[in-house]
Amino acid sequence: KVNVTINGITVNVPKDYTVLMAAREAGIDIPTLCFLKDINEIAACRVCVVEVDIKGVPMRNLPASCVLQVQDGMNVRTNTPKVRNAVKMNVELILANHNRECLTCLRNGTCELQKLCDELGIDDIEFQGAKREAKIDNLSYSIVRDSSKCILCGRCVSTCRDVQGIGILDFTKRGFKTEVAPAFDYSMKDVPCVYCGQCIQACPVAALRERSYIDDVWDAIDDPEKFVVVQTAPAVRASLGEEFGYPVGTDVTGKMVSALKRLGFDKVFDTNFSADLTILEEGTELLSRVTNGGKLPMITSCSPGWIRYCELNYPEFLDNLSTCKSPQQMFGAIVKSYYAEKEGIDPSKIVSVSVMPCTSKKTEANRPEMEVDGYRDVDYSLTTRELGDMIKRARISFTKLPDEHTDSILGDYTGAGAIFGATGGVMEAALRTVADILTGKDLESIEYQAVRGIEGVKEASVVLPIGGVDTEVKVAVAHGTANAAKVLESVKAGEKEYHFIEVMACPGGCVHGGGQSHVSAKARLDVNPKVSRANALYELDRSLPMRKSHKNPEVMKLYEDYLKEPNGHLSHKLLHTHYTK
Ligand code: HC0
Ligand code: SF4
Repeated sequence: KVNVTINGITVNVPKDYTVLMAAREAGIDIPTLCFLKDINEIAACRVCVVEVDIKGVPMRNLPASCVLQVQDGMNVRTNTPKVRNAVKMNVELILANHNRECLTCLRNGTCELQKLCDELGIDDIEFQGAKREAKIDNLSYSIVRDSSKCILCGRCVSTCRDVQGIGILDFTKRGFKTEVAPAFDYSMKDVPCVYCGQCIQACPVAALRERSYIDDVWDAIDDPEKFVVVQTAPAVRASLGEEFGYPVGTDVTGKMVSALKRLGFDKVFDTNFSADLTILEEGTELLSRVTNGGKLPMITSCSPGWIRYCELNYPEFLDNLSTCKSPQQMFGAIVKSYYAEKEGIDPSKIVSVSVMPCTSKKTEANRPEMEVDGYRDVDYSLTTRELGDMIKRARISFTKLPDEHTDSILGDYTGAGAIFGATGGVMEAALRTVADILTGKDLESIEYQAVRGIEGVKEASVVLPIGGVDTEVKVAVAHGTANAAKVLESVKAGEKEYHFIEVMACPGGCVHGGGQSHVSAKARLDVNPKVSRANALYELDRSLPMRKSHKNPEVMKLYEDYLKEPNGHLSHKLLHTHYTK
């Protein structure tokens, strides 16, 4: 440990601390902009500069505190005229080349640059002049890139390259014309982007955002001819509240349902329902692969970012992917078949809307094969943030809403469906059902702790009787595409053998998807949204009367009245799909 003095306050901190972290211990909040802990620590914006002397010898220039390691006897000052002037000038230089239409900006209120300007008291911009040429790329179904808003902080670049291991975005061109963009200025539509939206989560401004389908959804709601149904993904309820001031990871299921009803959706259902349905289809598929010598390891297919990553980078594993559509798509297919038939509604009048923590789901919904008999499974997919915006625009006082319950006959869910949104959740849900089926018992021990948590790759094994023989069933869970690549490489190299692998494209799983509420870099120093939101889902699971997918009465009724059996003829038509190289 070393002693460092910050604005006269001495703190004793570990020697691998940066000055920025040490200052926090002293209760001093040094401003930052490009800094994203553990992801982007590159001192590009120079907003965190400080004045330093070490044992009385002043350091030359003003070092950036986000990369400056502490030394014994360091004396740091963060609030001198020299520091204030430098920081102000650095921010003004960023602003000079920034599209400052803040009032009409999507990030008005959640923009980290706007907040910084407020905190620093920037009231004038000295440097006026030419701006970088602005380009808006809105050709993909998922991601919009607006170069006029980009401040070249590099947070998206590091996230895509280092966290996700993909590297779509990078600095291009030079000097004044410098931009962050895909190579050769390609559109996001035409590059191997998986649309995970982790770059959006990293962006402090509105240079990267989701493609919005809010207006299409309002149009459908306002059209008296249309019957508009909505499903909400497991992870949405653990983040939506953040749009209205609730702490990160507050479960707001009941208020979310109320809000959706007040927005005018004709029926409010739940993707948790089709998560349970997925377990019956996928669990049955796994058992049949294991007992009939099918392709193993089987790999989950519910994360569309992961599917696209696999198609683009590991086509040799396409036969390993479960043929199950994702719960989002299964839900849509069931709404326009079983539900339409039961309720006597013409499926051509149904508009199927999903609310997802995800930006890749928009592209998934638009995949050509995701329809049955000419009816699209999902017509519009919104993010958690878009739902928050709709609720605000409708002037609904979210915090004052009562808790309401989803509609039947596609609204019931179990704890197994609820935990899908956290990394390891699909695996745990599957194990709960598969173990019951194989043992023929209603097992009481159902919490598979080994597959929980935010370690990048998790492994577990469970002994289960298969064909009368006790067999060690080996499973792995990976989240984030870089971790998925690690697992696939180890399988390819013959180093690892598994029966079943869960992969989610986003680090932390859906709870940290690209469509979830923004958590600023500063807030992330105190809370980990992956952990808090996952805890909210595990808590929900524990509170529910049914915690195994095969105990979901509405799912069981769907089989009884319509599908007949998992992996049967109708299931194959509605609920399964194929993949493309
Ligand atoms: Fe997920 Fe899903 S769990 S991918 O993360 O499987 O987006 O929440 O909706 O479809 O259920 C996202 C979340 C879903 C799907 C489910 C799966
Ligand atoms: Fe990279 Fe994901 Fe952003 Fe695409 S959406 S650029 S893959 S971080």
